[in-house]
Amino acid sequence: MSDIFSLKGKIAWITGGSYGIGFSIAQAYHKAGATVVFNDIGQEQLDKGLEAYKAEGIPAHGYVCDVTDENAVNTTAALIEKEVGIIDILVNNAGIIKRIPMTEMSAADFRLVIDVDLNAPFIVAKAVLPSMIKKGSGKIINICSMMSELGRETVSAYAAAKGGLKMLTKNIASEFGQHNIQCNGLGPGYIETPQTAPLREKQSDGSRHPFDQFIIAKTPAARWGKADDLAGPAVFLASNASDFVNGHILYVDGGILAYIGRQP
Ligand code: NAP
Ligand code: GCO
Repeated sequence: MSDIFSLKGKIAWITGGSYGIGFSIAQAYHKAGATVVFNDIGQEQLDKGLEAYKAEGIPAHGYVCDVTDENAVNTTAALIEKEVGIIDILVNNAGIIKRIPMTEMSAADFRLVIDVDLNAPFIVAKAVLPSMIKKGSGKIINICSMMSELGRETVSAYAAAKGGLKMLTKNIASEFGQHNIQCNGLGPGYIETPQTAPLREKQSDGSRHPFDQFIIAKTPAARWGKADDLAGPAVFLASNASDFVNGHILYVDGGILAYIGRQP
């Protein structure tokens, strides 16, 4: 039974995998037998990531690459293929958020979020697809969000990008399913990582941030998620266990999307 979840002999590229959700997914892939490849935007960030993998005893291959730069992505994808092998599993994890009320947000900031969170997954997927097609198999996992389904104040660009990423996922599944390539989304709920740290900061009187309380009331599990909560679902979507699952978004949210929220 465990064999269908095995990633033995597979090569997995997790974009922006130096820490946070990407790092946890990479750890899970390593435990399942995969070779881990990751990238980060600069040498300093990459070195920190390499240290973190080393500390966990994971022989990860790291590359400096800004996922929004098509030339850099194409060069990196070719280099990974030459130095490590054909990428079997791509996790489009790198992402940013800007929490700015829409009427105060510049078009430049809006474009930047769309560029990292939507255009980059297109660019990276496009770079790995030809070899997956030649090989006759491949897995692409796009890290979506609650904001692939829901809106809220201040996250217009992020919601637009993650909603778009959901549809890019369905389109990649539609266009390349015939080549035995599965493209699915993983939609984390509210997870404790540096990206969400400002939403959990303690108030000056030591009380919880109002947003922190709000999320706990909105989550049937009554807690924030940990990056490790994504490990099992991420392995499932990368393994043969999901070979007939395509164009699906697997929400790992402690039940947020099913729940109206606790009555105050
Ligand atoms: P995080 O802690 O901020 O980590 C994001 C990673 O992406 C960092 O390693 C960052 O690198 C990298 N990155 C950003 N821009 C990049 C670029 N242009 N090129 C290469 N790498 C880049 O975020 P996280 O919370 O782990 O989130 C990971 C993914 O999950 C994101 O797509 C996010 O939107 C999504 N997500 C997060 C949550 C949550 O609650 N945390 C929920 C749903 C979805 P450096 O900072 O080192 O430059
Ligand atoms: C926010 C959060 C979210 C989460 C996540 C939810 O400001 O609302 O940052 O967008 O990061 O994507 O799934």
